[in-house]
Amino acid sequence: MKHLLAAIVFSALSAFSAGAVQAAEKTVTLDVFSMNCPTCPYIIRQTLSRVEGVRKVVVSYEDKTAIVIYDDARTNPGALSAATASVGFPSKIVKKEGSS
Ligand SMILES: [Cu+2]
Repeated sequence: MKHLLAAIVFSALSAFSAGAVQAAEKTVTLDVFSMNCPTCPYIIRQTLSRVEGVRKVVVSYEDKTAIVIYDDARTNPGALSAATASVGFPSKIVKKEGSS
């Protein structure tokens, strides 16, 4: 239920920020292995959402992952991983899409 609510809130935020269309949109999955309670995803999502260039963040507590859609010209997976680490959640880059 919390996840459903989060998804709804997030959809609203996404719609709000969907105005500026730019080219280099990429997706990365971070393994946020240190999540240990249901509040963690909220903190992680807030943190990643505030990183310049981030378009969308979907955090799964069950999977301990954060899927981030970002503007390749403004940020990068290393910076995203560093952002989660800065609030106490070290993360590993497990998957990149749309990049070579
Ligand atoms: Cu927690």
